[in-house]
Amino acid sequence: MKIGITCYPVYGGSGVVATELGKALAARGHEIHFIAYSLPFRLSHITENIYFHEVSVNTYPLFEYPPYSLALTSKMVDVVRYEKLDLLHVHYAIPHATSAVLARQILHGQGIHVPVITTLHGTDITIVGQDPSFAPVVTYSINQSDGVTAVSDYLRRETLLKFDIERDIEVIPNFIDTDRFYRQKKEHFKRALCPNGEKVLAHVSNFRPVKNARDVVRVFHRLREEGLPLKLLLVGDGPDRMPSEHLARQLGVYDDVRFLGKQEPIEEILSIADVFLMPSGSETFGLAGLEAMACNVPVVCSDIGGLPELVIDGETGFLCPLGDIDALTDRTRRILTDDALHTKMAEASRRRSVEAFDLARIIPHYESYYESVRDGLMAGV
Ligand code: GMT
Repeated sequence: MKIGITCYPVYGGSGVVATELGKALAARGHEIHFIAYSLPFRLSHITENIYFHEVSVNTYPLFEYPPYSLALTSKMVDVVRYEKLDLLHVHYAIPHATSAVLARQILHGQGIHVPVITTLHGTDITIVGQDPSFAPVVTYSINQSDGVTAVSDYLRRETLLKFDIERDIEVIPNFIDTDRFYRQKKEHFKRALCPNGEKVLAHVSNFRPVKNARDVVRVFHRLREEGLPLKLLLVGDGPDRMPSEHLARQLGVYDDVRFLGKQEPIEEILSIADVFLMPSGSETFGLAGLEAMACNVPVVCSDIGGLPELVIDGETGFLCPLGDIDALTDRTRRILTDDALHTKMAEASRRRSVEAFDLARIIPHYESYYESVRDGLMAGV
C-alpha cells in the first residue's frame, strides 16, 4: 500500500511509534510518505520506499498564529493526489486528525477517496484534548475518521468515557524492535560511569511535568541516604530538566547524577541500567518503559493509566501508588538489593517485551486493520 503518515517529528513517544511503524512497513514493501513539519527524529536517513514531505507555513502580517493545520491539510491533499496514496494514517489527534479529515473531504470533491486512520496516543485524549478549546474538534475528528486506534485498552476506555464517541476504537499496543533493543555488553561505559561498581537507576522522558522527573531524583536521594552505592542517569530534555537539576543540587546528590540530554542510542544507555523509574502522573502506554524492559531492565512505575498493561506487578517490576515516594523507594531497593529477584525480573521483562510487544507481532495488526478500513470504505463508495 501507499501510506501517508503524519506525526510530531520531535522527541516524544507518538513520533517514535509513527516513525518506527513507517520504517517497519517500508521494510515489508509498503511505500511510506511522511508528512510533517520536519524530518522525524528517528528517521535519520531516507531509504528505499520512504519519502518525506515537509509542511511549511507561510507567515503573513495578519497571522499572529500561523495556521499550521491548514498548511498540513493542503500538503496532505497534494501528496495524496500526486503520490496516489491509499490511506492517511495520522498520529496524535490534535491537529493531525482534523487536518486529515478536511483533506479527505477536499479530495472527495475531486473524486479521490482516501481513508483516514487516527491513532490516539495520550495527552491528545487524557489532558490537552479535554480542554474546551479543543474537545469538540477532537470529538468530531475521531468520529469522522474511517478508523481509530488506541495504544492501550486504558486509552480506548478513557476516550469513550470522556468524549461523545459513536464508533469503535481498535486497540493496537505500541511495539518494539527487540533486535535493536536488547542488553548489550557496555563494560567500558559502565566502568567509566560506575568506577566502584555502583548500580544504575535510569529515567528517560521529555521532562514534561506529567513525567514527575523530580520524583526520580527524590527516590535516588532516599536510596543514597540509606548508603546504597548508586548512580542516576537522566536522559531527555524538557521543562522539568532544570528543576530536577536544582533539586539534585539541593539534596546534595548532583555529583552522582548524569543529565545526558536528548540521546538517540537509548539502548546503549539502558544496557547499563539496573532499574528504570517512571513515576508519571499520566501515561497511556509508557513506551520508554517498554524500551527498558527489552534491555532487561525492570520498571518501577506509577500504578496508573496504561502502565498495568505493560508492567506486571511483582514480575517485570513494580506498580506503586501515584506520588508515593516511600513505595517507589521501597520497590526500587528490593530489586537493587536482591540479586536473584533482579535477575528474575530482568529476564521476565525481556521475555514480555518479545512475547507481547515485538514489532513482528504488532505490525501485521496494523496491516490487517488498514485493509479492513480500506475495504470498508471502498464498499461504501
Ligand atoms: O500524549 C503525549 O504526551 C504525547 C505522546 C508523545 O508523543 O510523547 O506520549 C504518549 O504516547 C506514547 C506513545 O504511544 C505513550 O507511550 C505515552 O505513554 C503517552 N504519554 C502520555 O500518556 C503522557
